[in-house]
Amino acid sequence: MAEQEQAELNNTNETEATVSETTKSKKKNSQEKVAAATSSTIDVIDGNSTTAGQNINNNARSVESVQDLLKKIVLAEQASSLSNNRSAPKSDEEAASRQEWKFWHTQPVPSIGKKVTSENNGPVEENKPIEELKQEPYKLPDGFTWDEIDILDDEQLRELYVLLNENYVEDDDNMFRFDYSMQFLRWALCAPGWIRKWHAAVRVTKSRKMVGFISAVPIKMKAYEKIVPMVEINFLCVHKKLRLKRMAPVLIKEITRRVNVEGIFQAVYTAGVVLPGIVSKCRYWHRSLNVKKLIAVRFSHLGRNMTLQRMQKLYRLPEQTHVKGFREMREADVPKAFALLTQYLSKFDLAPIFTQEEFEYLCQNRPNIVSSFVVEQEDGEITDFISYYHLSSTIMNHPQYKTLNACYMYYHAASRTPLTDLVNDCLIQAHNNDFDVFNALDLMDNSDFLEKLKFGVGDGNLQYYIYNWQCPQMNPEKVALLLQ
Ligand code: MYA
Repeated sequence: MAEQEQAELNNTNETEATVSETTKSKKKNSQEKVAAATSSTIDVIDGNSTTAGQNINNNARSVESVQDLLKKIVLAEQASSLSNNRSAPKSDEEAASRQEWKFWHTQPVPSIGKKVTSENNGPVEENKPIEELKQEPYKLPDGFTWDEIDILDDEQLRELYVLLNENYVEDDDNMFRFDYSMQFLRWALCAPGWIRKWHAAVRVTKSRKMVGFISAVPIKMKAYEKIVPMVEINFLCVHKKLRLKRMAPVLIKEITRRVNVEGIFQAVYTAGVVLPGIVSKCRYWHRSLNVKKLIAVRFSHLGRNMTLQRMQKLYRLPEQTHVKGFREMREADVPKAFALLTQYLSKFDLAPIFTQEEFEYLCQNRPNIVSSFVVEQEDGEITDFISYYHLSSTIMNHPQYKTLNACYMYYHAASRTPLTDLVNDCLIQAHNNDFDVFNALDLMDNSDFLEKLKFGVGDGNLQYYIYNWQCPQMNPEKVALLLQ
């Protein structure tokens, strides 16, 4: 950062007082969305080395029960290594219920712990007529101005990239930080129906330095039996030097205003932090692909009785995919894959309702952004669809490795091939394409394959929220929404 800019940021104390609704003495560095997604401690015991494992010969029933036991030991071991070593999920609703929520208590969201019945599934506040809405932007403190970023302009996109690359979500131990590429950001922020004023940035007036951002893109959602036009909110970010000065509430209020004046009154968003109004609490799981690197960068660690060689063997994958007819999705497959996904999504309680255009935009193959595959039967029928997106993290303070190459399970719909087989082929693809780790949430039917395919549970939750909506909380397996 240039010296002068640094001085300007450091000099904001007086003006910050005006943005500050209150000064929070000790707010933890907000735990951030997907802290778990960028950091996990996966500890695996080699079952063969336990004494229990030596007593199981010739007895199928005891093999079964010992395998059960081993599974429990592995899980217990993982859990203990997580709690000893890394922070347990901070998604602690009890602690959250004692928090003051100076900002969130002013917002139309159910308070922490409030039980909502299914008859009350609906808005907290009625929609307001447009003329009753505030027409001018919320005031920023002196020295800061609003800007609508033109994401199609390479230079402005680069500025957003730099803000996020240096200030966006980190894991609890500040070892990894999301590194959304420029082309990924453009893709995510220009989903069908996007509008420029929903890419709201805050700049230092004098230097034009970008120091804050929040975005909305439209999405039609099903929440239980109701279908509601919403936006998804993402990429909320405040420069590290302006943290805990109540800039985030101003960004949130301003994006709400800009969305409301377009006639939309609900929004979906996810966060690693617990906030009022949780709809569902999901958990990230991680499948190691490049064991050596994951251990070197302390993403994973070797468990007791485990050597690097044994762990590499445990996670080894073949080079060739298994499922007959598994191949990259092509443009011609889109209508069939869209139909499969639409059918599949209809069984969930929280799911997007995509048009074919949206599906194609989000799920087609895009180099370095999305990989998608289908299974084509011998008669040419497309029976299964699966995809993942590419999102690296910067590895901070490591002498050798600078980037963690990660990918994330995205939408899928299997009508004939077992989901586990499809995901296994995705793992093979991801490994062949040099990803270090494959991440997946425990939502949709993902629990079917997580343990079978050697995913290890992560150390944080990802909460799902809907703004201005109340509904009963749902289990992860009823959720089918993937935000980037
Ligand atoms: S989640 C990703 C969020 N981004 C990051 O984690 C990046 C790194 N961190 C930062 O940039 C800052 O720490 C942020 C907070 C910006 C997160 N969501 O300004 P403050 C509340 C919502 O003094 P800062 C994503 O992008 C906090 O409880 N609220 O704090 C989805 C407190 O309120 P209260 C959050 O640390 C975002 C207040 O902010 C979050 O400098 C969805 C403190 O503000 C959070 N992740 O800045 C946003 N973290 O007093 C909601 C803290 O009540 C959208 N807070 O305790 C709502 C729908 C809007 C549209 C509606 C349309 C209809």
